[in-house]
Amino acid sequence: MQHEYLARAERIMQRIQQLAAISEDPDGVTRTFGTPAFLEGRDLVQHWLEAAGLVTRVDGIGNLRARLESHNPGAKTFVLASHIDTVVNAGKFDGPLGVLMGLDLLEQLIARQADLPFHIELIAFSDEEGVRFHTTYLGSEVVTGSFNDALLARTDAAGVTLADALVAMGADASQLAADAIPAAEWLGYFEMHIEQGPVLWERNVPVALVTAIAGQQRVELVFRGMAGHAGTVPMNMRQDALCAAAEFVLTAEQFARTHGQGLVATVGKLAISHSASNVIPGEVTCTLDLRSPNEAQLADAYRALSSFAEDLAAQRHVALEWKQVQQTAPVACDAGLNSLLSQAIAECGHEAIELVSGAGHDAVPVSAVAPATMMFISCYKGISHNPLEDVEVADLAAAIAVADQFMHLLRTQNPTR
Ligand code: HGY
Ligand code: MN
Ligand code: MN
Repeated sequence: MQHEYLARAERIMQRIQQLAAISEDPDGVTRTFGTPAFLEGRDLVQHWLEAAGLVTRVDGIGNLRARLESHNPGAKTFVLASHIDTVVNAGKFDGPLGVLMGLDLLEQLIARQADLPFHIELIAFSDEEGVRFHTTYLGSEVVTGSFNDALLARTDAAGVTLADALVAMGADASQLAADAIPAAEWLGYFEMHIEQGPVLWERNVPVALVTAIAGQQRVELVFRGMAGHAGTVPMNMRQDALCAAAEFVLTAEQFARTHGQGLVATVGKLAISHSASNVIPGEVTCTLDLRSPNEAQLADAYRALSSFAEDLAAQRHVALEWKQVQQTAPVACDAGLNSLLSQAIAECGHEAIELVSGAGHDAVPVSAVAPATMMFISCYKGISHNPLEDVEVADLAAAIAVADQFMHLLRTQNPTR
């Protein structure tokens, strides 16, 4: 491995560690949208961008943005991006790695005073995970002009609206429309991200190109039965909200297990209201995260599970509130960018593995307005959304070499400006 790429990888790893030390949770890495830890982490990344000589700005949804301008003012813009928000008790790499690799590419272009036939914008998206407001891609939807202003009224667990959260973080929501990059100005989009799956680790290959990104349906469910005394209500007279939810959880799992390749179902959150060990649960809320690369399969699964939930609630004399909070169709990555990326991977001596992403990414809303593609980087046993998330320095160095070559091909293949 060339010394240069290892040195660049080591520098990115140091920054990953520095950023990971900033968390709203002393025992793990958590920087969710708009929290003081999120803002402190974004400030650190902004410091790195400015130290590289880039002019930065924070937009109306809290994205951190920096541009490297072409000599041609009328040139289109190529975006390098990923997200800097995290899930709860996250790994260090999911999101920040793509931002810091993008910064590394810009540092090299600045150092070489490279002639840029197109503008480059590096973006650290403020909310890809959707942890706080349970709807993902807030940052990239603003940049692509697809943000729905109705989301400003969405409230978090504490009842704070997105609009108020933006005011609290000093973001100017009145600028959201102006913060979009007009569709005609996009040249393309490239996101570098850990695979969050085991294929590259198992095959000992550092990178892969992404051909498609699975669609998602996210739902919030509330089961309302009747709270009661655990010692006095006979079993056949209960309206136990937790048992209803539990039956739904296991049925969703079984449905995904048995309904074909690619479909996954997860209940990641479940809460009992006013819980006590001697009280029959009267109200339970939970989430459903349903995904598939196949749009029809996703729609069929959504319909089947929603009607199952209605039926089981009726049988148990429990009321059900079923609220869809997120729906994104599967997207295909751009064939033209993928052929360049495949060429770069081959020219760096690696097998060109093609993967479909089960995880969602900001490339999803971007693909509606611009050619978008992604490169996956191998991560330890494919583990992600977990503190064990890790990346080998040698794999990162190899990925940087491929990214360098991809940008070289992009600059020299004269894609339309
Ligand atoms: O949930 C996801 O797919 C991603 O981590 N936002
Ligand atoms: Mn994630
Ligand atoms: Mn991610």
